[in-house]
Amino acid sequence: MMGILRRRSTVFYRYILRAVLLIFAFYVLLGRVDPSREGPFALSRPWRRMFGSTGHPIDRLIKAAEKEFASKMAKETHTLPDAAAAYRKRRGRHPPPGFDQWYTFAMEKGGIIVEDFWDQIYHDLEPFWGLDPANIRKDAREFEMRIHIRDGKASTDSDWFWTLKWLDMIQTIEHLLPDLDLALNPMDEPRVVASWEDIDGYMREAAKTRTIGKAKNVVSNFGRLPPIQHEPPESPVTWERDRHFWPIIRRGCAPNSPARQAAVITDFDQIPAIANPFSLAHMQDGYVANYTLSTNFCHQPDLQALEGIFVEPISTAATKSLIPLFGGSKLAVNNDILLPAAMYWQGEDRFIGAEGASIPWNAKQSMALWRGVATGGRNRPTNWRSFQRHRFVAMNNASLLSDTSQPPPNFAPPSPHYQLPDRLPDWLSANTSIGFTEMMCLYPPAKEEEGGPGRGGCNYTEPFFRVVPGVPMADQFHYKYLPDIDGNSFSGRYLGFLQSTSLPIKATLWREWHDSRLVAWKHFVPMDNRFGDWYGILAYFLGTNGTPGRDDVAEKIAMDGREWAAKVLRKEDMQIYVLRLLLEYARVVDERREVMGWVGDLL
Ligand SMILES: *[C@@H]1O[C@H](CO)[C@@H](O)[C@H](O)[C@H]1NC(C)=O
Ligand SMILES: *[C@@H]1O[C@H](CO)[C@@H](O)[C@H](O)[C@H]1NC(C)=O
Ligand SMILES: *[C@@H]1O[C@H](CO)[C@@H](O)[C@H](O)[C@H]1NC(C)=O
Ligand SMILES: CC(=O)N[C@H]1CO[C@H](CO)[C@@H](O)[C@@H]1O
Repeated sequence: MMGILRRRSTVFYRYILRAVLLIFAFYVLLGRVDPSREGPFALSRPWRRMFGSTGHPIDRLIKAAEKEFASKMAKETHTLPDAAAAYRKRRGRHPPPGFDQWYTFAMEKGGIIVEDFWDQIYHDLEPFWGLDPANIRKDAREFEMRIHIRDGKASTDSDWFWTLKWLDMIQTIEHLLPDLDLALNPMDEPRVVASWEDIDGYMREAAKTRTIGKAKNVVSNFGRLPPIQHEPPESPVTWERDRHFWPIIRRGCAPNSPARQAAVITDFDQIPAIANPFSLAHMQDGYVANYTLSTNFCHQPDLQALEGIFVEPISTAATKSLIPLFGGSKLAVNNDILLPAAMYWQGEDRFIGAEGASIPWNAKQSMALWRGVATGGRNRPTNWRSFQRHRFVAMNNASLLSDTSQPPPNFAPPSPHYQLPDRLPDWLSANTSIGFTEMMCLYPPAKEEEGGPGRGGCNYTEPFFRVVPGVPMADQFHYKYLPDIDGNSFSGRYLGFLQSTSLPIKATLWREWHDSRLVAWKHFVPMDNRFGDWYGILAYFLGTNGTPGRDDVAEKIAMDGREWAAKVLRKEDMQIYVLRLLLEYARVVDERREVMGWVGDLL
């Protein structure tokens, strides 16, 4: 009796198991063939329903961002010994000499101390631990544009406006600085591109120096430098000046990376190929899930034909040598050392628009606005299709989108992956205002009276773009949604956007000083550099086809970003950052660097 029962129940369970498997397979398959959902990369809807993970992918990304931000903030320290302990834990060394003064300065300036906020400094400086300090000092001393610090006074021989802004910034902390020579990049474009193999070697050497030695052996003062050399010998560094930047920059990627493996594209006189599979590594269900990774091009070789910087920058002067060059922004693999950009320190209203920054959310237009110049590099008749701003503006032009008789000039047609408005072109015209204010044409545009496009126009892009009236920064904040698209390098208006009550929607390849203190989907909305998610992002916030928009969510991110910018992106925060950076830099160029540190809390 017992045996029969047992056998029966076994059979019964087998049936159940089979049925469950069948239903499971059915759901998965159904999901697969349902093209109206979020596409092949998303978990299908029935699957989600089964496991309770419903909702829009953006809702999940926002939830994850809240968590990430909370775990970052849980690391905040409130005393000098705790800050020093957090330093040793994260960096594997003693803090640099002067760390106590840095901490006092940060406290006086109301800084928030989370060690992760200075990650960029360590990313930038660590490879230099693999070089001979005397060589680093020599490279800095012989560079054409420098700021010097001697006896607590900062000065320069240069009159370049960026250098003067940076000098102004450094002078506010000069009394806390040791002797230094700082080489500064006068160009828009970053310049140091050591090969991945070289950096790997330097990092191995650097790792050998990473120790936390006995406190009693630690030297806590900086060395002195010889007097300023006003006319140094010419730098022996050789500069590569090739117009095409991709073949140069990709050497910073790992040898087995798609960027190093993929064929180099040289013909840009066609509609560029947009290969979404490359974005899978940083996207989830169609939206950017790993923002930092999204700004790295090493796994995204299709970007070589989608970004002006790779196609033809305004200027190129790059070097393979790891020299200590300070600048305001760089690509993921560049080895330049980041300072807060000069225009951020200057706070020029053209970039900040302070007057409009506090306009209440409800007083704004529920629209996306973008105005800008057709920068990105040198656009020509044979390459403009590959420029990011041209791509973005074109895909927001209802007339280009609705003309189905010919392929769009330079972007991938809207993907069914996203829930798009039924009549996308109409919806875009009603909900966006996006256009160029100047085409940066290489050829003198034909005169208006001769039937040409006139001022700011360009005859080879004339069929696709016309220049529209500009909108001053302060007035841009009358709009809720502000996409931010890279120009020749980083976009200088980003800080102003973050500080405002509008919502920045950010696509970029550029790294900046503040990156590790901002959390995507918490303080701003990230966008893929192909812009394939643009319509989906807008549709989520604005609503479409009877689905209400998430205006409340947009407002929250805008306000969280604004509040956070007022705490960690102030000029004071730039000073705190630069002071930490220069103390670290002064140590890494010192002969005694391996025994130098601050150990006041351990003695
Ligand atoms: C983002 O990607 C990088 C590189 O693959 C990885 O190290 C990092 O952990 C990822 N971050 C998150 C939040 O998943
Ligand atoms: C644009 O203008 C330049 C200079 O006048 C001329 O050489 C070129 O052929 C024109 N291109 C087009 C597409 O009209
Ligand atoms: C939109 O595209 C049309 C061509 O379809 C072009 O004539 C027009 O200038 C474009 N508008 C803007 C604002 O660039
Ligand atoms: C939020 C908003 O203004 N949405 C508008 C977007 O465009 C459509 C037209 O296609 C309007 O009906 C919406 O009101």
